[in-house]
Amino acid sequence: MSQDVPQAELDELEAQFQARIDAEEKIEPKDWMPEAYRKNLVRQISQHAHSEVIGMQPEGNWITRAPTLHRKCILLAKVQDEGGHGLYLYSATETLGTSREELVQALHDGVAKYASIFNYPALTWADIGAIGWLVDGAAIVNQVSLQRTSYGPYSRGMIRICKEESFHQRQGYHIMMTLMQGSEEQRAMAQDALDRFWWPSMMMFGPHDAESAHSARSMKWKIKRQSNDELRQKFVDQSVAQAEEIGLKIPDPELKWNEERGHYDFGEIDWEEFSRVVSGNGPCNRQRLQHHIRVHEEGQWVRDAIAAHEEKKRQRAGKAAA
Ligand code: BYC
Repeated sequence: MSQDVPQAELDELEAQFQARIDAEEKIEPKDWMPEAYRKNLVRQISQHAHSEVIGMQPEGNWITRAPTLHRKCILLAKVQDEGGHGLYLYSATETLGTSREELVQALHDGVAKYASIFNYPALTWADIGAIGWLVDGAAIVNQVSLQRTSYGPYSRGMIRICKEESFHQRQGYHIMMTLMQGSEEQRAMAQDALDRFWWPSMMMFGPHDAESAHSARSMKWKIKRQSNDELRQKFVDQSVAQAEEIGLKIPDPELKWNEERGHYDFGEIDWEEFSRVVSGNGPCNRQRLQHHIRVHEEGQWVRDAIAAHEEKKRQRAGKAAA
């Protein structure tokens, strides 16, 4: 559409759009928006949706081996919640004109990204605790901020998702707390899970602000409300006290309270590892994608049955109207 609009008119539309953003108005699906805004949103929301769905795999792996029936019920519910979050988010991209089928195809083609954290394996039961506590913890820090994002459907989806994520975070922390009250072996298992998941969780916030390709524009359009580094700092500050409370040690020798800043200082992320995992060469990238493709293919008959049912309904409605 934008191609047919004269430049002066386009400039005027963009100025009006930015004024609405600056006035904290939400942008809704049928409102005019710059194509770059739409594209950037589809990119971010699609990555977010894929993360929720791929994120079901490391945890789903432990449903059959949860230590008690109670823990199994909780984990089942949590993994289902993550699938639900993916669906809300795919629906949000549909309001922007991009279908779920297109996004899933891009994931299978290796074009679409998802959060790097889900390419690490869940090796022990303590990892389920660490994922809930740290990964959902990091997700909440990010998503609480996204509740105020400028696009209406994304913002409303985030409000609902955050409610569920805070329960997820608490169940993870509760697993870690229980292990820390157990035997020496169980405490060592909890510390080992923290050691392996700490740095990958820190990577969830993305590159430093100065290196972040999309941040400046996303902040101007209020798609993002806080920067990658701001959110990462928030996560560190809240996690240190939680770790100390149950006797865990964060694996960062440079972690230190900075009185002047009123925040913790911390060490540098291994950015080489980050780019390796993001570019498809992490410990489980291939396994995660292949699993998704296989399960998607196995579900083809369900999609075919639904499409056939919808077609029949349309035909019946057509006959009734004739
Ligand atoms: N992993 O310019 P930047 C969950 C990419 S929680 C992979 O800073 P942006 C769950 C980035 O996409 C997780 N890729 O980007 C929890 C970009 O690549 P492209 C989901 C990453 O978008 C528990 C490039 O690096 N949450 O689902 O401004 C259980 C440059 O980065 C990562 C969300 O997705 C990464 N960690 O900021 C189950 C939250 N970091 O597109 C499930 C929504 C960066 O140019 N997303 N990249 O090829 C966001 O808030 C933002 O997209 C980010 C990155 C803060 C992640």
